[in-house]
Amino acid sequence: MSLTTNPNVLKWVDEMIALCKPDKVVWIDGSQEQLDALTAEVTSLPDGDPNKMYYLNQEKLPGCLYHRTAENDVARVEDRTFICTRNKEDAGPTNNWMDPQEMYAKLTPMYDGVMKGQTMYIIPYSMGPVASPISKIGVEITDSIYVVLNMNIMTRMGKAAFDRLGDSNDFVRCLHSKADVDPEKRYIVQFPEDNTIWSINSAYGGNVILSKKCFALRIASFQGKNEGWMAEHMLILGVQKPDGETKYVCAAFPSACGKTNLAMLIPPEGYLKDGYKVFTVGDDIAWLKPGEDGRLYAINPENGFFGVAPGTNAKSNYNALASTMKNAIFTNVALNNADNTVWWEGLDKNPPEDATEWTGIKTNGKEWTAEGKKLAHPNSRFTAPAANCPCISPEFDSAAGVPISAIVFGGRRASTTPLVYQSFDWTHGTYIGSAVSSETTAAATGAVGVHRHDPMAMKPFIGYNVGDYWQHWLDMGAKLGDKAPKIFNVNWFKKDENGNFMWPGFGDNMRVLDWIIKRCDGTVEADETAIGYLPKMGDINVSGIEDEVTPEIMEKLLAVDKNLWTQEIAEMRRYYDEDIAAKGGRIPADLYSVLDKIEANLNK
Ligand code: GTP
Ligand code: SPV
Ligand code: MN
Repeated sequence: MSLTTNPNVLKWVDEMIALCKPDKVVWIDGSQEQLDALTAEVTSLPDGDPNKMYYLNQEKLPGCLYHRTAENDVARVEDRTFICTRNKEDAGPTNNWMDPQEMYAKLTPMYDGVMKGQTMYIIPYSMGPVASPISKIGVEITDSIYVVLNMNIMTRMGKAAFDRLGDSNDFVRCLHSKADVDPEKRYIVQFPEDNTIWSINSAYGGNVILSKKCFALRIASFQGKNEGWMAEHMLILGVQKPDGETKYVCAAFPSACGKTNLAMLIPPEGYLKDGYKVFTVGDDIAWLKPGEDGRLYAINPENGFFGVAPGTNAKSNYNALASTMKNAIFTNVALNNADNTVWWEGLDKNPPEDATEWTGIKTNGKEWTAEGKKLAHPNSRFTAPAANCPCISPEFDSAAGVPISAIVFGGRRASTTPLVYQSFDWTHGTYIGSAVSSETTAAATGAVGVHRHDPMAMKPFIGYNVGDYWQHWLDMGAKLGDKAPKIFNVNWFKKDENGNFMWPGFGDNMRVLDWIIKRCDGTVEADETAIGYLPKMGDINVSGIEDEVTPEIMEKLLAVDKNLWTQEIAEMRRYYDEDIAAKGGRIPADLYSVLDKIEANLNK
């Protein structure tokens, strides 16, 4: 029985049924009964079935499940991800492109009959609080119970989404089939002009939880450009100050560069004593829209966290770990067979002696240590309900969203980029966003540790021409005027001559947030340098870590090396000219002006 009478939904569903030819169709209403039945079904599949999920220790990890994906299917596949717009130029130089009709023609035979002998699940969901004017509705069709259970954590899933939609045609049509999980036939395709996403031959998170990167970033960024708002790869956090005021900050870092960690940080002792508190609104995606008062408001369109497991521990990210203790799904981590719990590198220093590697191979706690082998995949993940997070913001479900005071960019940069600096203005801030670059991580397939440009941490997620996207940033700034958030850049990853991180990071990043908030409040001065405003020596609070961050180290952390910056600017000019403009990226003239200005500053 269908859950809606919306003719647009029903027509599309009928078409997809005719195409995929499932034996059975199940509408997901979001009820606990239905979820329990699906969990029972997926956990009772025979061992060796690639779709199987396992119950973990239900005393220690109540409601928690475990799943492993195929070895060739453990991360996003950027080379197989497409933006299909009618005009190639509208996809721009950062995207793979194919003509929509050609792509539909190519994929249709692959979906034809793909669900024979299987069940099709139809999942209505809301991105953002159901009552929020910023929220949007999606419907995902899938043949995977793993996807249904993940969507239940990651979105507001169920009938309420259809109630909100009414008879409107404004919903994103998401079609997923795991098919044969054949990497040669894997496609992650966005059709922004049709509000449509087609994903096939994968069963890994970012490729199949279509609400996430496919909708909430690729499709939503396109919608935002047309409708006057922004979809960004940003965490959202609130810092409550001792005077009771909460300031909200958004931060964009590339995949696996510290968003979840910053979003949930626990301030150092001294700050806690003074009465500071940090609240999480989101850890990965922000939708930003000007409010009636002219300020920029953010909602987190998601309802859970799809976080990197390795490196997560009670010290590095207590709140993330706590969020995974019930009703969570673990993917591609290792199993501790002694008590049927989970383990990953960086959880603690005691890998289990009786373990199952993420690949499913049992080990005796010795062999796996050979040559960089890891028990858990470096991109293994937890899917955890936001409601579990001890520091979840009281504004998490707010329909209006939270007003943003600061936007922060960052990436993994071993040199050049200082610990923190502030842009001269919004246009310069947009330039700084366009200049984000980072070392690649295990979040996407391909080489790890390679330096690449990742503008606004959105390189894999901008659903249209990157030049138009930068223009949209400039337009939003013009609209917000003096109410626009201040823009900053941070770098937790600067290294010394011996290759060690100079900044302790994690909870100590509060010290940098503190400076950022004081800049927004206008209560701290800064040094005007060639590249932007930098903290004056002594203004980053190091009380409690003076031994680790000596004045010499702080000088290095805040250094603006003229030679390195001259190289940086030359590389940016090359990047704009060769990688973007020459390949059809419509770069706004204002951004070239910033480049000229910084170059002139450096030559002064
Ligand atoms: P996605 O979910 O892929 O978008 O990643 P993310 O940006 O949320 O990254 P996450 O917070 O999961 O961090 C990924 C890795 O970065 C962790 O395993 C940490 O080891 C490392 N990391 C995070 N914050 C810091 C920091 O302040 N300093 C250092 N040195 N490493 C950090
Ligand atoms: C990222 O890669 O930025 C993630 C994980 O947050 S995924 O959902 O796979 O995109
Ligand atoms: Mn992400």
